[in-house]
Amino acid sequence: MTSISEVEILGTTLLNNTGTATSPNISYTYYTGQPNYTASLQAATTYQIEITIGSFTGQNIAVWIDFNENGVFETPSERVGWRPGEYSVRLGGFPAHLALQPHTGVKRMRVREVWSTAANTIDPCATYGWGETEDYDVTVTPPPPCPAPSGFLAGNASGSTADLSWVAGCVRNQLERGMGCCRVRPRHRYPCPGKRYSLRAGSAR
Ligand SMILES: [Ca+2]
Ligand SMILES: [Ca+2]
Repeated sequence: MTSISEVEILGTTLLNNTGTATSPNISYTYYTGQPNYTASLQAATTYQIEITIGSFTGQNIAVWIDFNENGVFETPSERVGWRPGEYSVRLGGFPAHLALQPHTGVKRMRVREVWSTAANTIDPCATYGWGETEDYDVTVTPPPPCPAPSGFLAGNASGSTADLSWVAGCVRNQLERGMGCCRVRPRHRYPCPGKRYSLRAGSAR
């Protein structure tokens, strides 16, 4: 049958095995009130969401978290992952990366399995003919501490250029990308790690 038989977020307490029987796999269930129905998720961290489905082919899944707590699962900004159907009971999962600085607190998470609908087009609220929806609460906690980059090295210095490198201190260092990283100014304290920069002497403005 088409159903969500198990939801798990690896490394957390959330592990809910409902099996494939018709009951309790009704079309919609809000699972709450037990430790294995919830998870604590740290910001700026990647989690693996594992979902098992019934044996029927053509089942597709998508997962959302209402990060901004407005009662709406925005797509794609709040869709943490999706996966197309396969000819296997074990559908597998996908990594879900939490933003660096999301609002912390308790958020609603929605897991949907829909038959014969492309996974990346599944609507979080629309009514479908076959499938199952399970809701959970997850708690988003602050990101880990962010130590400053270290191991700063300068080499290949010439009259007007030098190569700089350093070791990233945390995920924030790794997320700082783009032109902002390339401007050496006091307010840019998190340059891109692992990249080579050439500083060229110029006239002051
Ligand atoms: Ca279920
Ligand atoms: Ca929302």
